[in-house]
Amino acid sequence: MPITKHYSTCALDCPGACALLVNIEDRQLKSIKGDTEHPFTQGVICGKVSRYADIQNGKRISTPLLRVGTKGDGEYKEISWDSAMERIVEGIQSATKKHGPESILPYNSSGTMGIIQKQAIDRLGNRAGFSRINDTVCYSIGFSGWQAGVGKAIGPNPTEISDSDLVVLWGINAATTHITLMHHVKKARKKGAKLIVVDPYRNKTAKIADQHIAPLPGSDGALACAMMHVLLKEDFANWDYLQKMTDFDGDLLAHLEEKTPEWAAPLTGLSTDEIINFARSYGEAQAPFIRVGIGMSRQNNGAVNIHSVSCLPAITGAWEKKGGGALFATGDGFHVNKEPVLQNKWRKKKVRQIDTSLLGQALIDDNLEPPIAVLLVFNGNPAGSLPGLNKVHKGLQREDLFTVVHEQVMTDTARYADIILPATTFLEHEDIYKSYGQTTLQYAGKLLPPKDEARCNHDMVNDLAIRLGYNDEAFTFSSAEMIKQVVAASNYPPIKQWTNEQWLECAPSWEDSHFIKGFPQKDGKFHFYPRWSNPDMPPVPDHWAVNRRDNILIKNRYPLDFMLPPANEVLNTTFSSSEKINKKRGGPKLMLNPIDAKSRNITDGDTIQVFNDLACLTLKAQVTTAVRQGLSLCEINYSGDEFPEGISLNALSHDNWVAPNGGPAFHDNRVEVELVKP
Ligand SMILES: Nc1nc2c(c(=O)[nH]1)N[C@H]1C(S)=C(S)[C@@H](COP(=O)(O)OP(=O)(O)OC[C@H]3O[C@@H](n4cnc5c(=O)[nH]c(N)nc54)[C@H](O)[C@@H]3O)O[C@H]1N2
Ligand SMILES: Nc1nc2c(c(=O)[nH]1)N[C@H]1C(S)=C(S)[C@@H](COP(=O)(O)OP(=O)(O)OC[C@H]3O[C@@H](n4cnc5c(=O)[nH]c(N)nc54)[C@H](O)[C@@H]3O)O[C@H]1N2
Ligand code: SF4
Ligand SMILES: [Mo]
Repeated sequence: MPITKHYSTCALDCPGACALLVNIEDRQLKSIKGDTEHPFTQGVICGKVSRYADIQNGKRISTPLLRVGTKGDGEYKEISWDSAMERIVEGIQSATKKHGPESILPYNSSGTMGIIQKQAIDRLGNRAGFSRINDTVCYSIGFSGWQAGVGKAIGPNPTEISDSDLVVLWGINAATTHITLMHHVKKARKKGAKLIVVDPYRNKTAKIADQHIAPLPGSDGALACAMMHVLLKEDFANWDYLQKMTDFDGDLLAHLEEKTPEWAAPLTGLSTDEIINFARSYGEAQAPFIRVGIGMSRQNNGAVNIHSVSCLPAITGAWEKKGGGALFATGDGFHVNKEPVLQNKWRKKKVRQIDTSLLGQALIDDNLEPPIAVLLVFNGNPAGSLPGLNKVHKGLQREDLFTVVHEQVMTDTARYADIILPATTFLEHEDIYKSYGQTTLQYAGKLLPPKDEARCNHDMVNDLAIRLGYNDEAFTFSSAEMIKQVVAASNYPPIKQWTNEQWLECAPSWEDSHFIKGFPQKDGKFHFYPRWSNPDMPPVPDHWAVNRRDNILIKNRYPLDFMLPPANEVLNTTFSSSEKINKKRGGPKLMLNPIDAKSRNITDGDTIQVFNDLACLTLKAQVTTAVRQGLSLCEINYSGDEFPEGISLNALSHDNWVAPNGGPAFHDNRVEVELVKP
C-alpha cells in the first residue's frame, strides 16, 4: 500500500496548535511531522505527538462498556451502542423527574480543543436546562491578571520573538509545554539575543537559558515591583509613554519608590544584585519580549503576579518596539462565533453553574440542591487533573451518582463510570481549531475510520439529544455542515480559500498587537491600577501575601513548598495511560534539594512519602539541585495506578477558591517528606 500524506492540526490542549503532516498507510497512522510551510509551526512539533501512534493504534476503548464491578475497580462488559444510549436516556430522565434538569452536569474539559467537538455537549445542555460548568481549571487566574492591565488576551505576534534582543520566559516552561515557541526563540538567539528564564526550579527551559532567575514560588509580584523601582530610579522609564498610554501617576510612583530591591530580596529569595541586574538587562534591551506563562498563575496570588509582570513593558514603552512587548495568550485575536455549536439562544438565565476547580466539593456536598445525580464527562479526566482530588474520587464513588464517560482510553475517571462510550481521536473526526499561543485558524479533516464503534463528541451529542426527544434542526447537522456554519457565522472566508485549504492567518494588525493606538480597556490605556472586583486584592502592583508559605502555622507544620507542574512526556493526563511512556518515565519521583534530603536521611532513589493535611502518597526521591532548599516538586501526570494509594498527585493540591474569578492554585502547597523504612 502506498503511503499518503495529509494535512492536519494537533487537537491537544497546547498553545502550539501545530499544523501537522500525517502519513497514512493501509488506513493506519504511520507517522506525524510538523508542517514546514505553516508560519508558526515551521516544521517543529513535540515528541509526544510525533509518537501519537502510541494512542491511535494503542489500547483504545472501542465499544460501549457497562460497569459490572464496584465503582473504581475498572470491571466492565461490552454492550451495544443502542443499549448504552437507552441506559443513559433512562438515567437522565429519571434524575430529571426526581430532581429537575439541573441535577445533570455535563463536564467537558480540554481533551480536544476543536471548536465543533469540544463544547458540543453545551448545545444539549442549553436545550435541556442542565447545570453548566464554569471552566476555571486552566486559564482563569492568569487571564484575570492579564485582563487587569492589558485588557484582552492579545499581544505581539509570537513569531516576532525572533526580532527581540532579550527574551524573558517568565513562568512558562516552553521547552516542555510549547516547543514551537522555542524554535522562534532559537532564531532570536542566533542573532545574539539573550534568553532569561524566571522559574522557581531549573526546568527543561531554564537548563538551556543564558540565565536562570529562580524566585520563590508566588513572589513574581515582588520581583516585578522591585524591577520597576530600579527602572524608574535608573532612568530606564519612558515618561512620554507612561503619560500618554497608561494610567501611571504620582501615587503609583510613590508606591514603587518603596518597593526597593532590599524589600523584595527576602520575599523572592533572590539577592539584591540579581534583582538590580535583571532590571538593568531589561532596561538596556532595545526590544525585550516577555512571554508570560500560565504556570506562574497557579498560585493564590497568581493574578496579582501576572498583572505586576505585565506592567514592565509599560514602564519602558517596550510595547512599541518590533520584537518587544509581552504576550500571555493569543485567543482574543480570533472572532469565532460558536453560536451554531452552542445554541446559547436556548440558555436559561438562571441555570446553576459549577466551578470545575471545585467539582469534588460539589459532588460530595449533601446540601447541594438539587444534588448532582448524573455526571456526563467528555473530553476530560477530572479524577486526575483537578485539585482536591480526594474529594473528586469520593464523589465519583457515590452509589447514587450515575456517571457516563466518553473516552478514547481507560482513565482514572473512566474507572468510576457506570457507562463508558468510545470516542474518536482527532484523526478520526473533522474540526476547526483556533489557538491560544499562535494566530492561525486551522482545519483538520477526518483522515482515518473511527476505531470500531467510536463516535465523535458532535455525533454522540446529536444522537443523545434526539433520543431524549429534541427534534431541533441544530441536532441534525453533520460535523462538516457545522464547520461551514461556524466559519460563515464568524465572517471568515470559506475553508476552500484558506492557505492549502488548511489555515487562515487571523493575527491582529501590527499596530493593534502592539497597542499603538491604545489598549483594549475602556479608556484605551494600560492599567497599572488593576481595579480588581475583589476588594481584598491589592489596588496596585504588589506582593500579595496570601499563599500557604505566608501562613506561619502552615509553614511550621509543613516545611517544604510543593509544586506540581507538567512533565515533558505527557500532555495533562493524556499519554499517561501509555505503557511505553510510563516505562520510559520510570514511575513518580519527587525532587528534593540535597540539603533537605540529607536532613531527612533520604538518598536518591529511596522510597519516600510526601504528605500534608489532604493526603499522603508514596513515591521515589530524586535528589537534585534543580530545586532550591525548601522547595519540593513533582512533574505530573501519572495515573492513580502508579501509586500504592490508588490516587495521583493532585490529591496533595488544595481546592480553595482563588481570587478574583476562581481557578486552581496547583503550585501553592506545603508538605513534609519522610523516608519509608525498608
Ligand atoms: N497539578 C497540576 N494539575 C493540572 C495542571 C497542572 O499544571 N498541574 N494543569 C491543569 C490544566 S492547565 C488543564 S488544561 C487541565 C487539563 O485537564 P483535562 O482536560 O482533564 O485533560 P486531560 O487530563 O488531558 O484529559 C483529557 C481527556 O480527554 C480525552 N479526549 C481527547 N480527545 C477527545 C475527544 O475528542 N473526545 C472525548 N470524548 N475525549 C477526548 C483524552 O483521552 C483525555 O483522557 O489539567 C489541569 N491539572
Ligand atoms: N509536555 C506538556 N506540554 C503541555 C502540557 C503538559 O501537561 N505537558 N499542558 C498544556 C496546557 S493545558 C497548558 S495550560 C500549558 C501550560 O504551559 P506553561 O504556561 O508553560 O505552564 P506550566 O508548565 O504549568 O508552568 C510553567 C512553569 O511555571 C512555573 N511556576 C510555578 N509557579 C510559579 C511562580 O510562582 N512563579 C514563576 N515565575 N513560575 C512559576 C513552574 O515551575 C513551571 O516550570 O502547557 C501545555 N503544554
Ligand atoms: S507541541 Fe503542542 S500543539 Fe504541537 S504537536 Fe505537540 S502537543 Fe500538539
Ligand atoms: Mo491548560
